[in-house]
Amino acid sequence: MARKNQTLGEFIIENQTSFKYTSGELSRLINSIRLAAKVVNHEVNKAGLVDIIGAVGGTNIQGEKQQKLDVYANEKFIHTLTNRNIVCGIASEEEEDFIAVNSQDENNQNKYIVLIDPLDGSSNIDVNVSVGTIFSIYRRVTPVGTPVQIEDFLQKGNKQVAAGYIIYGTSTMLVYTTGDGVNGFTLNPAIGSYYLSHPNMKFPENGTIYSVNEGNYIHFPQGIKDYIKYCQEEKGNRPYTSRYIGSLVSDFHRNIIKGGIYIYPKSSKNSNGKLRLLYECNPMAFLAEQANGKASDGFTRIMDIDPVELHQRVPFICGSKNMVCKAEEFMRATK
Ligand code: AHM
Ligand code: MG
Repeated sequence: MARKNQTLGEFIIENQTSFKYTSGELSRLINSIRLAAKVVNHEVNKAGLVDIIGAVGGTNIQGEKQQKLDVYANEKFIHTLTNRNIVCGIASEEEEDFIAVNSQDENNQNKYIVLIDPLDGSSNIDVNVSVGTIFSIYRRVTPVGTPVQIEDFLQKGNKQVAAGYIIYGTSTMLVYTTGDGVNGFTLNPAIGSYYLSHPNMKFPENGTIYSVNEGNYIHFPQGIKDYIKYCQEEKGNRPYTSRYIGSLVSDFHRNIIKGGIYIYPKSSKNSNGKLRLLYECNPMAFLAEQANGKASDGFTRIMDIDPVELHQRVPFICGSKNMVCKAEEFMRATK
């Protein structure tokens, strides 16, 4: 039972037995993610100082090369997950191909693979806007003890065993699900511990916020244009409020708390939209559904899409259930 203010460590231990594949492996994996997130958080928090202590591209006081934060975050997560030998494979939005972890070691009996977007929305860092890390965890489908294969990563979202995000915002939070609801933990930076601050998070069924990059309006499909006009119409609780940060984790986080819809549609410029099915859409869809929300590409449930490639993009509509249903209605009407 989730208790407000318990630490993430306590929560993981207490809930381990309620997880159906209990072996401690998943708990260790989530522990590693929270550890890497602390390191990345520390770095993100001093991003504004980079130009003061040494330009990106230069070297720091230890003679180490300074890196862009998305590269840094990628390395930190990959190192933490590989060094601790708790996964058998990793795929990252920052890497062209997947990584087989300790594939030569036949003692590697690990069952889980991780897909990660190490620093989503990183173009916002320069202007001090919240960014996030998104992760998604599956059980491998090929035999344990052999090198992972592409089919271990190309699984439908409905096979996820856990997913979550870290938001590096005014405070840093880790929000995740193992298929039994969504819980949010806030980092106390002075102590370095995460505390359960948002137990059992739920999207309000109806929201009044819509989040979409309206600068691309002219390129949107007719169904999305019509839905945006619907949001702006003066009727009942409309017009809705428009809020778009341009950082998926931040927009999602606001919408789950206040009620809203996030839309990144396909357009005449990008036939499949921009967001990645495996690193961004599936984990957010799992969280949304576990929080009583909904995620769709306009016609199909995101988690039912059969992935064909690692970096596949899909249109993404996600948020409060009734809002997503309404957007789908508009999409169907103009199909
Ligand atoms: P990224 O993975 O390159 O950071 O891109 C993903 C981000 C999302 O966080 C955000 O919602 C979207 O791109 C914003 O895109 P745009 O600037 O086209 O509106
Ligand atoms: Mg991204």
